[in-house]
Amino acid sequence: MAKIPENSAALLEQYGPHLAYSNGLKLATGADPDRLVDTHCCFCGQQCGIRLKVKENQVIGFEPREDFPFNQGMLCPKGVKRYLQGAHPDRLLTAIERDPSSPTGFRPMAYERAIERVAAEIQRLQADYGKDAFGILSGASLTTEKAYLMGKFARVAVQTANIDYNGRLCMVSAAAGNKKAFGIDRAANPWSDILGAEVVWISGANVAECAPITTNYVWQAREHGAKIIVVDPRITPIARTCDLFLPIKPGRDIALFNGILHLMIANDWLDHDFINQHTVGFEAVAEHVSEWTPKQTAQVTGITERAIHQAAEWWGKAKTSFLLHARGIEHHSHGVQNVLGAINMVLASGRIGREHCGYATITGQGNGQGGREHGQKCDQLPGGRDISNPDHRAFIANVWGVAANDLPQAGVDAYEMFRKIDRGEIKGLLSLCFNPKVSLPDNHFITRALDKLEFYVAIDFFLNESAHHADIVLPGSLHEEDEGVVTQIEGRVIKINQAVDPPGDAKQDWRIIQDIAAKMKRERGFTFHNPREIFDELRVASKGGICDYSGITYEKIEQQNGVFWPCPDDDHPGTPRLFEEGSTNVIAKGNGRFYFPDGKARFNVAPYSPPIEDVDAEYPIILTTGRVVSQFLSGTQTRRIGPLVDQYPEPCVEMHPQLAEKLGIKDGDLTTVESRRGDCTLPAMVVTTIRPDTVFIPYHWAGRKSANQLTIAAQDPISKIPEYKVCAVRVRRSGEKGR
Ligand SMILES: Nc1nc2c(c(=O)[nH]1)N[C@H]1C(S)=C(S)[C@@H](COP(=O)(O)OP(=O)(O)OC[C@H]3O[C@@H](n4cnc5c(=O)[nH]c(N)nc54)[C@H](O)[C@@H]3O)O[C@H]1N2
Ligand SMILES: Nc1nc2c(c(=O)[nH]1)N[C@H]1C(S)=C(S)[C@@H](COP(=O)(O)OP(=O)(O)OC[C@H]3O[C@@H](n4cnc5c(=O)[nH]c(N)nc54)[C@H](O)[C@@H]3O)O[C@H]1N2
Ligand code: SF4
Ligand SMILES: [Mo]
Repeated sequence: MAKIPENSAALLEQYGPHLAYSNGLKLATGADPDRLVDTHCCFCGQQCGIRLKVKENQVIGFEPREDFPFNQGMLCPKGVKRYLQGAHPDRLLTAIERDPSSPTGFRPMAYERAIERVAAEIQRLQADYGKDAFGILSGASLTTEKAYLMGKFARVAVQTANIDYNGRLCMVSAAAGNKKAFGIDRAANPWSDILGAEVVWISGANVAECAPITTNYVWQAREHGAKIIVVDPRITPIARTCDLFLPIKPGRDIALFNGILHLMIANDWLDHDFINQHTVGFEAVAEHVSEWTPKQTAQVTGITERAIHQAAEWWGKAKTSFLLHARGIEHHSHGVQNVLGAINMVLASGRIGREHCGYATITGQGNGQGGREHGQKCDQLPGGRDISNPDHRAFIANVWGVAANDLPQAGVDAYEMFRKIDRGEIKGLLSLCFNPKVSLPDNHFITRALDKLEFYVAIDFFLNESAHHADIVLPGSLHEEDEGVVTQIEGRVIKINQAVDPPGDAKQDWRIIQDIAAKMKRERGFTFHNPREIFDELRVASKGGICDYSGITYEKIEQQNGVFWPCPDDDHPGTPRLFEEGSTNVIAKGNGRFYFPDGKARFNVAPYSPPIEDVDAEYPIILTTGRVVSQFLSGTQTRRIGPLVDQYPEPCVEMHPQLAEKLGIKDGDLTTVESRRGDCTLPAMVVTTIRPDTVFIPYHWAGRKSANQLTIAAQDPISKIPEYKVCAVRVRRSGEKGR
């Protein structure tokens, strides 16, 4: 991470040969752009500001955009190379339909005809099997306008209960934990609060690779004297620069949080005034953690007692602090409990709702935050409303001009939809911005389910691996081909600006959705002319809800360089820091700082339970999965960008030298990793930075290189997040390979 060192011309010069295989760009190299468009990166939830160079309806490069306060011109490798996907030859330029006789398996079809067929198939399947037999999967890389439209489309046009989104694989444990403890689900602080924290605690977040710009905040805090504590089974790049590293055994974080709270109580490192005035439930939690002695904690977590004492002392005695976590503690069958354990530690310290006293989960997808607020979750309506609450249903039904009784009830989560497909209860599927065949656990099951569908339509700009199973694929829009808002990591609503028009027959996703609604003769409520009109309706629909956007306008976003929600009226500047002394909110109504009627935060007893599939004699090694810096999610985009492919061309199995030696494996040897669900053969990467009882595989690749052939479809009972971070495997050498 550094100030951008290169411009597009230099990049092309440097990487020119690779573009031949990875994207046959015909860029006007070194040419002067016609226009510069200020927008944001299309990838992760930090949503760095970026200035795109545009010439003749093509993005040809970028310049640093220094005015956006979050990244101030900095970008990571993905942001630097993102523009290279625009002119890729794989870009879908027409609708296509299945044609087994074609070498590609598909043939082009007229867009109008494709829409007609999609509408007809939805209606046929629903007439034959019932409304809920058609399922919809949506995504959190979409703008908030699109996410809102998808929720409305499912409930009002298709009238199915079964809509869910890929944030189910990502943000839901944090969301559920935050709602339980604070009554609201958003980062409690802007990242500027990290800078003055005395202790920065990072659990299960590979900050430098997955939230690279956040590294800058952590390092600045360190320069101001902060102690950095990192909890991870791997010594990630951020861990290499921390003051205390806790090498936790995967799946044991709640034990650690309980153990730290135990020591805080034993040493009276507590903020009694805060606990008494602003929280409920402390006594029950205190009683629960009494059994979590340092000895017991060390036994379960694999961390030394000494390190546990040190961490507790630094955390306990700090005057200011910031706790960050990500999927490392959330991707578990007890992900919500882990999050609650982290929050208990924060509440007991009283260090929240003040300058440099903060807590947040690090969001994932570009719109990981906004995508989980306005109704594309199976149990949610816009404004963060609850689909089973009669008042909430009545409010939204009124905005949408339908009868509340006609709104479906809650549907099932994304994984459960595949079980329903397998059982024949869901017969048709529409997916937008989701690649379940690569990203869902135990994905041989997902592949079989996709093939059982009577009809599947995917909307994407590339033919992703799931879309290979589709009957029709509709050509959607790239990030730079549309406008709308997203909410980044800090809770700041920002504006994506359109740089170019979709090429060929490709269409902005919201237009495609509206075209389907119109063909189904359900166009009422789906006649928006532009994203601004959708946003204006969303503002009304969010009013009075917890996620209140009603005071946010495109203009205010522009003027303020983003607006933090809640922003409940036109004169409101937005709310960068939640839970401040004297603040009021829509639920507490002047009664306190947190989003419950009594205004108090909740301690929650968070019991430890082991992972669903623990190691045993047959499968003695823990597999954990995650990411590398140069690839993004299921890889559909980044596996098409040559320079990023070069950086990490294929997945490897990270393992410790002790384990490698025991198994007779050398660095680069082909190694077979086998779980109860599948196997996968990849080169070994022997590194001293991982626990000897654990192997790690990044999951961005498909087919026989996919880590999700191995993972288990166990889910958290509350959030329904899959347990991507722990399953049991056995490992053996399967041959030599010069890596
Ligand atoms: N380069 C890149 N950046 C990305 C993404 C990407 O695909 N590529 N995706 C974006 C998205 S959608 C997301 S969700 C975020 C994810 O961001 P992160 O959550 O930071 O990334 P992961 O690699 O999934 O997991 C983080 C860490 O958890 C550790 N871990 C595994 N098991 C455990 C455990 O039981 N306890 C603890 N404490 N740690 C554990 C892993 O070793 C890993 O270092 O990144 C976003 N940014
Ligand atoms: N083993 C393992 N598996 C994991 C994880 C893990 O850590 N380990 N992490 C999980 C997490 S945190 C996540 S977020 C999921 C992600 O899983 P997915 O959401 O399935 O992955 P994506 O690659 O984002 O797939 C989205 C698809 O949407 C397309 N797309 C992107 N933007 C747009 C758009 O604006 N419009 C349209 N029409 N299409 C678009 C892309 O081309 C891509 O094909 O993976 C999960 N899977
Ligand atoms: S940190 Fe995230 S938003 Fe920023 S440039 Fe990298 S991928 Fe894009
Ligand atoms: Mo994610």
